[in-house]
Amino acid sequence: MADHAGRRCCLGWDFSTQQVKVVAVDAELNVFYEDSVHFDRDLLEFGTQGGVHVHEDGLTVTSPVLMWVQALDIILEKMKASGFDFSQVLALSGAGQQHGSVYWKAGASQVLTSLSPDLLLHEQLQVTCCLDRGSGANSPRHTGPLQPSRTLWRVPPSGISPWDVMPPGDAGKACFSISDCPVWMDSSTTAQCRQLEATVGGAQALSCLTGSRAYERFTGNQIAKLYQQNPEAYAHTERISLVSSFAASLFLGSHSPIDYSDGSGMNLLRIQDKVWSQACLGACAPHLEEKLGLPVPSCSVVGAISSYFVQRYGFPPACKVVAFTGDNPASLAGMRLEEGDIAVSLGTSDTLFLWLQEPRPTLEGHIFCNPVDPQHYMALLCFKNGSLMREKIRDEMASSSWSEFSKALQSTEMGNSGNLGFYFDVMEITPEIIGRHRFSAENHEVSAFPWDVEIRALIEGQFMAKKIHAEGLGYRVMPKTKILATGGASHNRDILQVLADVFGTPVYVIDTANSACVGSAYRAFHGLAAGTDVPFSEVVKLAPNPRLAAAPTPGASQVYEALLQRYAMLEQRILTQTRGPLE
Ligand code: XUL
Repeated sequence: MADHAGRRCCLGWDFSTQQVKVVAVDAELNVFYEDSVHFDRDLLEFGTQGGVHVHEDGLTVTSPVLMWVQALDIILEKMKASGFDFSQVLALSGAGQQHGSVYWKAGASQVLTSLSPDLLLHEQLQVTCCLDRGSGANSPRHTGPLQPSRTLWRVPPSGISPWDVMPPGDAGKACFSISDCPVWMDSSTTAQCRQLEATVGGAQALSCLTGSRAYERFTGNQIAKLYQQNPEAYAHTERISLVSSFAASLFLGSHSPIDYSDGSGMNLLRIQDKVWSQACLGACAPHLEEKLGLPVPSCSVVGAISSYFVQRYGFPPACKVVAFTGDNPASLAGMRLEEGDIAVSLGTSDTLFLWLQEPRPTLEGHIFCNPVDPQHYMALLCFKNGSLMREKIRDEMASSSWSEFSKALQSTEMGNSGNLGFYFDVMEITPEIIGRHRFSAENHEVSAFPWDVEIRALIEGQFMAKKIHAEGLGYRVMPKTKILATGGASHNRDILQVLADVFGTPVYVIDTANSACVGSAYRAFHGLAAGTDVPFSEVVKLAPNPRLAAAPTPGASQVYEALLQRYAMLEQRILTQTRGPLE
């Protein structure tokens, strides 16, 4: 018997792009069990790369729904084999990659409520799809011993809908109207995006309504594409889930509602009053409201675990299922962000999560409903030129050495004597600028800087851009604000010092390898306290504290106040020069 027997706990799940993960967290908030199933490695028969199939058009990206179900089967069987004591699980919650959608076929809810504990889930939810095996370059391979007998994969040629209707004889058995679910990497819905924006009065109007202008991966646009290209499959769909609510439905044994936070990634939910926008629904597809069900607050208990899990694995019948949410919202919970806090992930690209009280949706970034406090919001901003740019400048200016790079930051002054730089070797997302642009203290464009000035200009520029664009979404630094830094560059203290100085707030570091999973377990504990008004921060107060890495240098705010204004002005100047004035 494993040493985790008899430990009361909550489970946190993460259905991410490449794997399904689980953690068990005990009442003292220690993670004492974790496991994962990696799609490419452990479910070879689905032939995914990075957990997805990229179709021949290069734009359509899908994942097989049955792969997700089978991954859950495998992980639960592994837990059982390890002696995991399911009888101690008080509640569970989970996260899903955002924006992806699952289409349950008419009759699926009946299958969900009458699952036999003698069979695996995927055996009972088995889908059928194309009858002939594909042979194109993108066609997934068939390898490995686990060949689901009824699932033969074929990636359709471009121009043909990727979604295939069921062979007639199987219509009653299949649980999904389409077997390959569009995921967040899909960018094939530009036409639907333009239609949606036009219907509601433009991109800014849509952003004010739903928190984001139209994005190809956002679910409303994906649903519109399915309806337009495969009306038959759409008509046969009784329920549309996000990946998060789909996973919750498996545990619940019935259709789980979509939560407000993940629901904000659809271009369909009115983020202020948290109801579906009739205008957006109407622009996407008919009868959509009934197929989506009513959205619920992210901390809702959506029900008790289904009898399937009680009988097959020994979960207690009272085990609560707390609404699943998107992976980014779940990470915000895992990092225990609080009002006014910022999480900065310094990876290949840099990502910012902001806790916002009064959002100002714009044409960049996304505003989602907050996953742990229904009155508040979170924002997500992505900057493409992150570590790749830092590494390039390190190679060019500091002999490929991080310690030389650090020396430049140590030997130059805050504010870089007024020198400012923009370094975007690939087209940036926030803002849409490409190229390297350097300016002297007198705002004259110059072609080069000395090596150490270049390095400081890069790092100061990257962090000033983050502050300016965060403020553009309504973010304001508060007296108790802290920055949580994660990712590769968060190991460099000198980089973090610049971050602390530019924002004027202390910077902490935190290990976020499992933040979506752990955040889901924390949210499950929060769900246990539902109805008691206990805030999330109280529930997670025992969790390990982040470590202070840098405090702002005295005088930093005066230096950067002026510099930030110049940076914003110069950014506008470059934008105007490169794309002309905005009408
Ligand atoms: C967020 C997004 C991705 C996915 C990854 O908008 O598309 O971060 O959530 O899983």
